Amino acid sequence: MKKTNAFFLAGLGLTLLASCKDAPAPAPVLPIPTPEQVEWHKLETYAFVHFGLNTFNDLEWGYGDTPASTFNPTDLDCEQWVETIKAAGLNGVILTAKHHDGFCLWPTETTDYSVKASPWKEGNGDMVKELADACRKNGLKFGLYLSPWDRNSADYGEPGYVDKFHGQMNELISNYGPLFEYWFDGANGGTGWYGGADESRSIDPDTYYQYEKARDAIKALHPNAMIFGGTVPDIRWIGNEDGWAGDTQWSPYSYEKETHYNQSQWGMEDGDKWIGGECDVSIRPGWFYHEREDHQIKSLAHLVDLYYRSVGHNSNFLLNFPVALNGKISPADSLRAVEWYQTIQNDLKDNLLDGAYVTATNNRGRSFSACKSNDGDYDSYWATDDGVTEGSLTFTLKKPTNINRILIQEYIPLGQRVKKFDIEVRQDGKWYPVESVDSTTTIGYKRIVRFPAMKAEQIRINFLDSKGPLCINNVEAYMAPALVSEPRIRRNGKDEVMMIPGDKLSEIHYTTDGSTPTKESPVYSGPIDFARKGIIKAIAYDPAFDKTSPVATATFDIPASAYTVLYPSDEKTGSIFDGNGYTTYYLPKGKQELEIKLKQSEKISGFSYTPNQGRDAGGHIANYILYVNDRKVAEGEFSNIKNNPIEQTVHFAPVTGDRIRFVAKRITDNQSQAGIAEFSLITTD
Ligand code: FUL
Repeated sequence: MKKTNAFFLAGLGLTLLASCKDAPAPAPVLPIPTPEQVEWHKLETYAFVHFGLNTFNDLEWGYGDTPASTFNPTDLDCEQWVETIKAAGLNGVILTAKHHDGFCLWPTETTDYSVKASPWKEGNGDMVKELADACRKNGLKFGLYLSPWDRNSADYGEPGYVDKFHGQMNELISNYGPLFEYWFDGANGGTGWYGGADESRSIDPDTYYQYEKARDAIKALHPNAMIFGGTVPDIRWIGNEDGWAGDTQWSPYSYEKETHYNQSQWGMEDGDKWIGGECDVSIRPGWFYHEREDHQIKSLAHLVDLYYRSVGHNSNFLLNFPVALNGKISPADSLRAVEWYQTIQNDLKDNLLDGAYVTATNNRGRSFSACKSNDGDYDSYWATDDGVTEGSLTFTLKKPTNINRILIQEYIPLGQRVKKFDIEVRQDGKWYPVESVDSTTTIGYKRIVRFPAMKAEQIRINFLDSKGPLCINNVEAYMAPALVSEPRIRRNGKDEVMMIPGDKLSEIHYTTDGSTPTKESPVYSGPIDFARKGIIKAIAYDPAFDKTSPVATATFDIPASAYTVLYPSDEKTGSIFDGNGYTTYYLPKGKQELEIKLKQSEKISGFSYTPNQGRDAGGHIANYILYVNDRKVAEGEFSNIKNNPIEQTVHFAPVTGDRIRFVAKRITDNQSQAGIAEFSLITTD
C-alpha cells in the first residue's frame, strides 16, 4: 500500500469515528404507544367470528325476540375454525360472545337468553369455552366481543341493564383465560323486543355503559388486552367496514377533536393519544352467514389489496368469518383465506435488502447508524441528529434486481414522525422516481409501497418531512409476482367494454374475435366501444415473471343501445342495461312489468335476469312470464333466488319479434316492488 493511501485511509477512519460517536436516543415525539399497544401492532392480522342466533334467523341484527331454542348447530367444531384461522396466518380470533340480539354463547347467570336454553348439547354447551380451549391448545390468541346494545333485555335503558352488562363482562373476563382484545361494538339503541315491550329506546352511550369502570375491570385481569370501542379505547375503528385504512395513516387520534367519525380512516397528525387503527371486514358481504351470499366471497385479488391497504397502511386487519349453520366455517371461505395468506407470503418472500450495503445522509452516531435499518432487529433503528427531520437512506443491492414493493417501519415506541417521503431507484447510473399505487405520506408501524417493477442497482428513500429526528427500524424490498387472476370484463350502458385486472400492476391483453389472447394480443388501455354482439376474451399478464392468468371470456349479446324501454317511462331504467349488478331499477308499485322495444326484430331464444347484488337486497323476482310480441314464450320460477341471488338464465325455442314484456308474477317475501339489476335477451343469428 502506498504511503499516501495509508494516510488517506487513516484520516478517513478518524473522520468516520468522529461522526459515529455514540449519542443518546432521540427524545420521543408524543403521543407514544404503550408497550402493549406496540405488541398489538405487531399482531397485524387476526380473525373475527360472527356466530349466534342471527345465523339461524338469517339476520344481521336479530330483534331479540326469537326463542333460544332456534340455536342449534348440528356439527359445531371450534377446532375447525382454529385450523382455518391458523392456516390463514391470522394470529388470533375474536368471538361475538353476544351480539345485539342479546343471545349469549356462554351459560351466563345474567339471563336465560343463552346457549343454556338451546337444544345445542342439551343446554350444556359453552361455546366461548370451546373456542378459548381450542385457541389455547393451538397457540392462537383469543379475544371477545360483547355487544353493549341488547335488544332482548327488558331493562335495556335502565340502570339494571348496566349491572347485567357488567356482570356479563365479568363472567367473560374471569373464566376464559387471557384475552388479547376486548370489543365493545358502537351500534347502540333503537328498536328492539326488550322483553316484549317492542319499542324504540335510546341511551347516551358516553355515560350509560360506564365504560371507564369496565376498562378498569378488564385491565385488572388482562393488562395486555386492547380495548376496542367505548369511551376509553386503546385502538380505534377505522371508520368503515370495508377493511381499508387511508394511505395517510396517523396512529395518534383525539376523539375530542373528531367532527366526523370518518376522520378515523386517516387518524390525526395532531392527535394527543396513541390509538392505532383496526380495519374490520367480512370475507362475505354480511358479518353473519347467509346462504344467499355463498357466491359473494371476496375475491383473492380484493383480499390481497385489502392487506396492502390495512397492514400496508399502518393498521391491523381483522378478517371476519361468518360461521355457517352447521357450526363450521364454509370450505370455500377457508380456502379463500388460505390462498390469501399464501399469496402475501409469496409476495413478501425474499427480502432483497437483507445484507444490502446502506448509507445515510446523516447518522446519529454508531448506535443509530444506517445499517440498523436493515439488521432484522426490531429494537435497533437508524436515527438522525436532533433538528434533522429530513434525510435519505440509500441501499445498494448485491446485483441489479427487479423490485416492486418497499416495506418501511418507523420505531413507534418513540412516536410516529414521518409526514412525507418518496422513493427513487437507480438504473444504469441514473435515478428514477417510483410511481407508487398509494401516496407516500406517513409510515408509522408499517408502510408497504406497491409500484410497477423496476430494475434497481440502488434504492433511495428520501424522508422529506418529519415531526422530529427520523427513527427507521426496518426497510425491506421485494419483487412480488403480479396476481394474475382472470380480469373482469363488463359492458356498460354506453356499450363500452371495460376490463378490470385483479392486480392493478398486471397488464391485460385481449381479443374481440373469439380467438385465445396471448401476451402478443393488444394491450387494454381503456374502455373500448363494443355496440355489437360478440365475444371478448382477456388475460392478465405479468411480464416480470412471464406469468399469464386463465382466459376470461365475456359473451355479449345485443347492445344496450338496441333496447328502448317503453314501460316504465323513467330514465332510471338505464341501469337495467349497465352491466352492473349493484345498480338496480325497482318497478313501480302496482304494475310489475318491463316493456321493451328492440331496434330491429331479433330471433330470441332466451333471456337472463340478475337480481340486486347489494347486501341484504330484496325485491327479487321469484316467478316470471316473458312475452315476445304479445305471445307468452316462457313462464316459470327462479328457484332459490332468495338464498342464492345469482344471474338467472332461461332458454326457449327461438321466436322472432321486437317487443318484449317481462312480468314479475311473484316477488320474494311477497314484497311489492320487483328489482331488476340486469336484463338481457339471448338472440340467435
Ligand atoms: C357493527 C355491528 O353492528 C355489526 O353487526 C358487526 O358486528 C360489526 C363488526 O360491527 O357495528
